[in-house]
Amino acid sequence: MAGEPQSDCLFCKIAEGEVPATIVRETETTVAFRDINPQAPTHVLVIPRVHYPDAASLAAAAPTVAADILREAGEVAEQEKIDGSGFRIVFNTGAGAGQTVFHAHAHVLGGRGLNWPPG
Ligand code: DGP
Repeated sequence: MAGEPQSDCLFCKIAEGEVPATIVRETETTVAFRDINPQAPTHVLVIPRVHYPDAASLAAAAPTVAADILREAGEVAEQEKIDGSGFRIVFNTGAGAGQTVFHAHAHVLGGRGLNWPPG
């Protein structure tokens, strides 16, 4: 059921410590860890501990947790010292937009110049 841990979900397993990851921050509702395939000097994923397949469904069902993700993205940027130079928060939503892991997550990217449009 949505909101509950899924046995076949990689990010649920990272949140529960069953799959290792380089964790940079944790709260009661979120976990932030380094992306395995970084696209910038800082590339951190912020996930909710609860399972929803994407950011839109998370925000609809658990808006306070969605807000926690955004707040934590800002905290990661400050901790990684990329807040001054600018950073990007990305929620790929749907396979057509490049989403490959169907557990809601924010990418926090920074530490280099970031172009727009992103492609
Ligand atoms: P997306 O394409 O938006 O669904 O992003 C998924 C990201 O997850 C992608 O940038 C790579 C990252 N990723 C996939 N598998 C792992 C893993 O096992 N560990 C970590 N740390 N990141 C992973």
